Amino acid sequence: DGVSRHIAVDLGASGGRVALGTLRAGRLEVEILHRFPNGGVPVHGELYWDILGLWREVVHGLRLASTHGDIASVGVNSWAVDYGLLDARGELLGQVNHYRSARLGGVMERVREQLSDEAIYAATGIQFLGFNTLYQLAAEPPERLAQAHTLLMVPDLLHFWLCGAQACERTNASTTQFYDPLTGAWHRELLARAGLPTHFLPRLVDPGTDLGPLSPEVERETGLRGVRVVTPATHDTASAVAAVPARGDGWAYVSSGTWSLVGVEVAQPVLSAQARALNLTNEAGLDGTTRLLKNVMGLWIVQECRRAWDADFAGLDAGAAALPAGGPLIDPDDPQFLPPGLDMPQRVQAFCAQTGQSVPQTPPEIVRCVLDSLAHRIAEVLDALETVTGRSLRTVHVVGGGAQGEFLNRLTADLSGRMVVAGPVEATLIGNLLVQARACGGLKDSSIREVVRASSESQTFTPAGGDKGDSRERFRRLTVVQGRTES
Ligand code: LRH
Repeated sequence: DGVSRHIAVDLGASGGRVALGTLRAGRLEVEILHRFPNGGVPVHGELYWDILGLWREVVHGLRLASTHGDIASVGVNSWAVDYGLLDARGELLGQVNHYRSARLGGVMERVREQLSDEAIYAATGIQFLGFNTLYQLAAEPPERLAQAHTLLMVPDLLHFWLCGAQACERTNASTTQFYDPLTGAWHRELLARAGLPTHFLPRLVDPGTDLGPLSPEVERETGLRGVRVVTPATHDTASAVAAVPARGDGWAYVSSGTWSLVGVEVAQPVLSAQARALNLTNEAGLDGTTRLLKNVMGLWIVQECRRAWDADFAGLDAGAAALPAGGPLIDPDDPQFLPPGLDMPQRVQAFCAQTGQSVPQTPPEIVRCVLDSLAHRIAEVLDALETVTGRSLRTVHVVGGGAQGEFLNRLTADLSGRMVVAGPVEATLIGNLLVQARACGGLKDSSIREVVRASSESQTFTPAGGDKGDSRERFRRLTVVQGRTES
């Protein structure tokens, strides 16, 4: 009947979803069947993911999908860098650690000293972030690594539990910082130079790979029959970027959620000294593209503040928007904002106090300060991307849950002096679903982005006139004073 149905599982740091996608006549309809919360579980000084709880929610979502007619495939995407280790029987060895864990303190510095920034960046093109898988492995007890038979990234682990196949999908593998973007293989030599074993690295597969049918056990638990497990671009950011409704190349994107991933799509990795100095990342995108981007702290700081205030604060954004411009700013990428903690509002206040600014007091004032700062940082990164690529980036596509934040969109347009096109909010699910649909032969005459344009709506924010140079300069000086080493 020309209709194909697929299930996407999108695991984000603050919540997960199971969605049904129906592709009909070149348009995709997305129905979210199940939503569930996610977050770090602090235990005895360590931070973990509740991977079994996530699995239970995924299975529940699949069961809900089983009443929706014939479904061709299912695929999982998640946040990057985290992994599970399996023994030879395929059993999980220990817990899945959370990338915001304090155990990683100082590890990156040690490995960088040992291998040199030049060597690591030339080999991988990946931004130096203390939680990259490379440093997580370096923080593992050697005996745990010796015992490990297979390393699977989080979405790969769920694919294994769904169908029994062990493989790492490329887009997410590229975030480990031991993947070679030039050859498309694991960079075993880099790991060896860091004194780390490589025997547990499984085969790499592309987005759109059929890993096999659901296991009989999962079929029994969910009621699904005849469904294939097909890898999407398993890195959530890769799925989101695949679903940016853009044409041509004069555009940048912000994949907006817990993180703001600010970048462009390029044909080849950019491994230059300039890219390294700007600490830009080159992550593997769909169809051999490269996502040249930078991690900006994103809505995380506001999420943690909301958790601390323990209230819904429906009107918080409106309250923040009603405040006058020109208030205090923080450097959102200061590492002190990375770890979770109910003291996040106090961290924001302390930053303002230590830099001689007025100290925001009320929740709306604090949110305003964070959003202003985020928009400044996004504008700064967009300028850097323009310099590195030599492209004129006139349009910024904001996709993902954060695209619903109208005030941040307006600030981003005003401060960057660029047109902001917001939407789709469900870019990650859409990108995940359309890669599966294409792999199953359901996308014959149109490209993924054509289907996205035909299926979704967006909202445009035109930059207000007026010179923002003073405030941009104030932000720049602030980040220099705070002594961040990267731009
Ligand atoms: C966003 C994201 C981002 C990574 C981070 C760990 O969800 O995948 O691209 O850097 O999580």
